Amino acid sequence: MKLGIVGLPNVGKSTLFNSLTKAGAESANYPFCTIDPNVGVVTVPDKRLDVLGEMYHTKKIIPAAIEFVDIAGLVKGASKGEGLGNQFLANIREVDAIVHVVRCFENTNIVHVDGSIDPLRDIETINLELIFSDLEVLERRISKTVKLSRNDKMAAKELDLQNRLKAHLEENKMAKSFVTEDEDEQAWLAEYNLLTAKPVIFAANVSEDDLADDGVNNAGGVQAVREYAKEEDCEVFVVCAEIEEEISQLDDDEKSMFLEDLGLEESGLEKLIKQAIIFLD
Ligand SMILES: Nc1nc2c(ncn2[C@@H]2O[C@H](COP(=O)(O)OP(=O)(O)OP(=O)(O)O)[C@@H](O)[C@H]2O)c(=O)[nH]1
Ligand SMILES: [Mg+2]
Repeated sequence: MKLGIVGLPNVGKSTLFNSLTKAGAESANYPFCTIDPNVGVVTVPDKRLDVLGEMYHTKKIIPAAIEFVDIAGLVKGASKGEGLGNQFLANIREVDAIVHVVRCFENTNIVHVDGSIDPLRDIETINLELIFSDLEVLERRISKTVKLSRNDKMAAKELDLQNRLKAHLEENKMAKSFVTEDEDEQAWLAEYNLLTAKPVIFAANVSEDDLADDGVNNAGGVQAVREYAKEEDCEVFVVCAEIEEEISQLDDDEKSMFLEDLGLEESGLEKLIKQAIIFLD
């Protein structure tokens, strides 16, 4: 299984990536710290595999490894070349799902590129850039299909799908919510590998204080993300990337004690793996 991490700059993507993969990617308090994509692989812990096996009572295929791809942050206008642009999105076109990191922690020392903590605004910003990127992909496809469609019935049918899909994206809607009419259309849509057609897991990056109650008291932040995710059929997992990075450096005994002190049963990595496996089933 392969997961791609997206989000605004400086929201904790690489910090989370490091805690998940122990890959030691560079993370720092300035936007666009990450330029070249980071790739890391995590083997799913055996303990976790056993638990999942019991939960399902099946011979379900559970991935033995998860690959994470951490790319540069996106900003408003990325598709038009703002920031580092969306040049790195090609690196996550092949992923099975997107982990969208949303900043829900207050901290005046950590720069927010849009000046304030507003998770829903940030989600919209990122979604729009993903939509624009998909539109570019689709437009390239369309120009090819137009030529073929003149004397090929199937191509004409595909062109019709592409035009409807384009209109859908142009209304700022994700490809995920596009309704296909038959199996041909489904297969074509899958072939385009659109970013906005992929399942999304939101990682609500909270402060340490919001960990124990899973962000329930973080009304404008985590709870707003939860409501949004519910409507969009996405998952949310609450994490404190900074703490997660500390946890990832501990051995098993220290880890249990540390988690207990924080009032937690499992680390963010364990939560994410569980959610990804159930969600992507
Ligand atoms: N207080 C706090 N700071 C955090 C947390 N997560 C990340 N940070 C800090 O935020 C800064 C940015 O973190 P990165 O992980 O580099 O952010 P990024 O999203 O990868 O940023 P780009 O690569 O620039 O897009 C670093 O100084 C981190 O230490 C958190 O949960 N709490
Ligand atoms: Mg980074």
